[in-house]
Amino acid sequence: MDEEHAVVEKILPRTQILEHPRAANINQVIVVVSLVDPVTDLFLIDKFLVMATAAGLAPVLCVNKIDLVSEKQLAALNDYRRWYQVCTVSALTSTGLDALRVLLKGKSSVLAGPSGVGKTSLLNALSPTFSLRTHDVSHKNKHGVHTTRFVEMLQLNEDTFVLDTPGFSNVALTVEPRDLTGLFPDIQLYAKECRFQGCLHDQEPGCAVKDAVAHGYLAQSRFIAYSTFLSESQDKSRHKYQRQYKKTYRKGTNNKWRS
Ligand SMILES: Nc1nc2c(ncn2[C@@H]2O[C@H](COP(=O)(O)OP(=O)(O)O)[C@@H](O)[C@H]2O)c(=O)[nH]1
Ligand SMILES: [Mg+2]
Ligand SMILES: [Zn+2]
Repeated sequence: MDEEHAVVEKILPRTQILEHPRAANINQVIVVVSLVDPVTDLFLIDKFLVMATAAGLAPVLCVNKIDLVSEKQLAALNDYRRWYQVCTVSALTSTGLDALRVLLKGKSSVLAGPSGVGKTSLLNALSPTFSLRTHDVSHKNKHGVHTTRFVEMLQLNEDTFVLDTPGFSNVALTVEPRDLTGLFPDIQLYAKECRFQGCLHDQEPGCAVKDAVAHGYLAQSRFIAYSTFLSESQDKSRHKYQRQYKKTYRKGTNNKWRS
């Protein structure tokens, strides 16, 4: 990678992830979603929020295309307001853009979210004068490796940067099972009441998280997202130990276990 090419290879906390010198330290992820055209399902919303949290970045849930939905449809996301910053915008009508600007101010934010939800449109709506766009990496990168993810960066003012990405929904979440609870602020709250410390809210008795779901205090979709990540994470751990075991066995270093 040379100095001209800024590539997000991995989102890491408090680390300069871009080679462009002025885009140091991404400190916020704006999870852009839409409720229609396309519908972003709740699982994907949770996945983006959890991935940002896992990377040590505070996520903001930004619902775009509100010109296409009713108040009632928007209310479906009300639960999220208790645990995350939520902003509702329309890149088309500019509704909510001032509130979004406040959230962006003084930070380096990366726009994440499924394709088609309007991330690039939002970037353009935030900056009506195209000349403010400081770096168009996609253009420079055209001859490069096609699988390389590219980033477009908009500098809104001296200390405010917004980066557009093609989204990273298919990035695998690599978290140990025991660390998952901490990535869901709502689950974490109820987990304090679980009978066992370190409860994974799986098969353990006296699980307060499961109780909260049963009583409707905790959204079922959040628990489903948690459980999905948990089994993925448990599968990964199992494979890791199986690989370690096989390696050890092949090397014959575990002879002491044979009689
Ligand atoms: N009605 C409506 N359409 C929008 C809005 N924002 C973006 N779009 C449309 O959604 C489509 C995808 O937008 P784009 O910015 O390319 O999405 P991206 O893939 O997330 O970057 C385009 O046809 C946009 O014109 C919005 O706020 N309202
Ligand atoms: Mg785009
Ligand atoms: Zn529990």
